[in-house]
Amino acid sequence: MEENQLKTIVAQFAVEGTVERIKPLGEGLINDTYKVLTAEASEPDYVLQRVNHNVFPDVDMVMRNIGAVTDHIRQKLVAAGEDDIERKVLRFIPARADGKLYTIVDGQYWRLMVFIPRAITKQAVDPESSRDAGRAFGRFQAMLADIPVQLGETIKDFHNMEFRLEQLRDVVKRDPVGRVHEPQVQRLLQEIDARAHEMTKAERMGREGTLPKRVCHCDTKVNNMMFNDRNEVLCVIDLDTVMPNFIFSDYGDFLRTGANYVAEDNADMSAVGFNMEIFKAFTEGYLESARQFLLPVEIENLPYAAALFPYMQCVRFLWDYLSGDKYWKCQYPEHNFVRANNQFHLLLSVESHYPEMQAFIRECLEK
Ligand code: GN1
Ligand code: MG
Repeated sequence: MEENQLKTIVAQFAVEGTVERIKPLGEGLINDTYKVLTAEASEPDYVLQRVNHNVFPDVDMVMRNIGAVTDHIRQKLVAAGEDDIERKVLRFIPARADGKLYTIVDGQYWRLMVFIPRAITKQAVDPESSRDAGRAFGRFQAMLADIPVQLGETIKDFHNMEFRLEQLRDVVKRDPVGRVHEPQVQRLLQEIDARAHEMTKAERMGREGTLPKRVCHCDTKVNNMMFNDRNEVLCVIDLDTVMPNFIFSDYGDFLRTGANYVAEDNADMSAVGFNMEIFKAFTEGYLESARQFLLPVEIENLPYAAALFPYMQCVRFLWDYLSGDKYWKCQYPEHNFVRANNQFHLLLSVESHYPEMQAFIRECLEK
């Protein structure tokens, strides 16, 4: 999009300072993101984002959730006497016209937040930063445990495994782009089927009332965290999917990205695998800050969560491949299949480490 057009969008928000330049930022697969540079050193820079309205049908709900979450976290940080709070929680800028945290231009939804200076994002983590990431997500869940508003479900059934399998079965039945009969697809479908019962146990426990939902982040990829130059987590970003869910979401989705030896779309399946050093460090950090509120059933099922997310992502990528690549941006025709296959290989590796994971969690609890 033209820089001048972007400038008129930014002007709709209550910004401080003079906007000098706007340039693309990051590599999100869902939203489009730009950095907004202001002329004055005394004024903050900003991040401008176009929210993908197809993925998030109710942007108003997304932004009300985010407003509630960031306000609540800011209050907690103030109450705890923390320093440097502006770098530890996002601040969204209200629109001049109506004070809402977004504006609509030509049917597109835009929002603006303060750019966090001197922060680092990572595509991969070492054990030390994973331990801190574990603590950070445990803290994030703990801080939001007493948020006084009921958060909306910004994507209905987002991490509902039963629903994701139904979606896949539905596209298999319709086969809109004629990919279902590829032998590689058939093989993957069989593997998915063989695990479907085990992988949907969270939904069953939820229905039986033995597994609670808590406010979760629901997109705890490594690159959704900002670190300072000492390798410590400053804050958690990308809050669109913050909603009530089983805690498995945050635990499992971090490991899905953080503990894979390679990126989720690496096509060399022999390089894919689950890094137990990352698992151990992250689990230790997470339990340190979360064990005060986790139920035994949640802790016991952490290894299940580590398997669930590669499985779910495999199902989701395969669903998109069979649907004709409408959800994730693809660089080449097989891209979504490669992603699905990569996640399946990660799952195999996770499965092979089950006993070791269980033993490690027991050890952590005995400490
Ligand atoms: C999407 O937007 P991004 O890249 O952080 C997706 C996640 C997937 C991820 C896979 C709203 O996350 O659930 O795990 O891609 N977010 C949504 O790369 O679908
Ligand atoms: Mg992201």
